[in-house]
Amino acid sequence: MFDIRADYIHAHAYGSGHINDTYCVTFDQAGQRVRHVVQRINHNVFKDPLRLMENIERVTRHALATLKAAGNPQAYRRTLTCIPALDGKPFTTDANGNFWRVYPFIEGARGYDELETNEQAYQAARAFGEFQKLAATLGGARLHETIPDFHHTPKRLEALKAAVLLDSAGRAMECAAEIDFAFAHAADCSRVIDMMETGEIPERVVHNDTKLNNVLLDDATAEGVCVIDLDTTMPGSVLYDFGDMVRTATPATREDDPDPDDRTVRLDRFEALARGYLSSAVFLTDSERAMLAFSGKLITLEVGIRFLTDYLSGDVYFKIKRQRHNLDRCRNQFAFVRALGNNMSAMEDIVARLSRMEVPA
Ligand code: ADP
Ligand code: GN1
Ligand code: MG
Repeated sequence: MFDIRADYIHAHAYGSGHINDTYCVTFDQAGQRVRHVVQRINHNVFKDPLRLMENIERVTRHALATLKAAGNPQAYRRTLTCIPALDGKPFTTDANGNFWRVYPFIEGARGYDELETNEQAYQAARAFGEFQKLAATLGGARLHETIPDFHHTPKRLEALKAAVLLDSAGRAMECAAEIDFAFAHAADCSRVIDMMETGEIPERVVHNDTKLNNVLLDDATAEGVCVIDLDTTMPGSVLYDFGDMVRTATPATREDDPDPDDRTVRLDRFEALARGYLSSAVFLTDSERAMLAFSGKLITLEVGIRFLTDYLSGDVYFKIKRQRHNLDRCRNQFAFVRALGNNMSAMEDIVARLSRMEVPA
């Protein structure tokens, strides 16, 4: 039981996340309707929900304290905050061993599976940059790795190899072209992790799952209000975050369109993203900046490899809504990897030009 102090009215499944079970729950609080987000943590994906919630509590408390110290009048709308259970913990467990948590519903804002305007791309990227800036002042012990080697792309390729060899669902024959595509890109997989291992790219606390629907934009102004889905906030590279923004904001099709007619990279949207991100991520080193354009290709490739691995393993990780959903997602991602490859120099030129300019805040 959570310390909600209001009367339950109704609940419905909510959102389009691939991992947790999310519900929007409406309560009556002294005559006013108040909504909360109730989530069951997917403990097949997150093996240690206790440590995960320890991370989230630390990060959200730090965010709240920082926003309040800066005099922000909407501190509780600008960060997730955990509503405690009756025992004071930021989660509760049920008889089946599930972990549940509750956040206030961030009203007057929403996340987009597909962005509508470049302004939204700018604001979303700016908000993720702000989130990284805030995370940089967290202090204390290193956050737990809620999923070890989450963005270790060569290990993701190894996992694909193991899934191909095992072929537990008997699907490898059908995916021969996709499997070849993944292994033909082995060199791309190790570029960023190699730079991290030599220290050329610094480790920082980053979000690690900056799919565009993981930031809520204000309904009226499009401003980035609140970064959500903090389960993977842990040590990593800013390139993972920028890369996932590029993966989700610059294609002209949805992530699961199996045969997109239009495989162009929306360079105008890329520029809006880069502008927004550079306006807040003022701490980037030259080597991080130099890899921003490539990061989109890396993360698109990595997510494509993960969808393919899951398809070969019988769809055990990502939620699916239809047969071959993960294969469709993989094909879409790999098509976009090709498109990003064809547009690499144009994206590099945009980052270089913006970096030379004073990016207005
Ligand atoms: P998943 O890990 O499954 O993606 P998320 O934490 O991203 O789960 O939540 C799923 C969806 O629920 C989000 O995409 C968003 O639309 C919505 N959501 C989550 N938290 C909130 C919140 N505090 N306020 C409003 N909407 C939220
Ligand atoms: C998952 O949780 P959600 O739906 O925001 C996944 C990401 C993938 C994404 C692909 C913890 O994100 O890593 O990039 O799906 N999250 C986890 O759409 O695996
Ligand atoms: Mg999400």
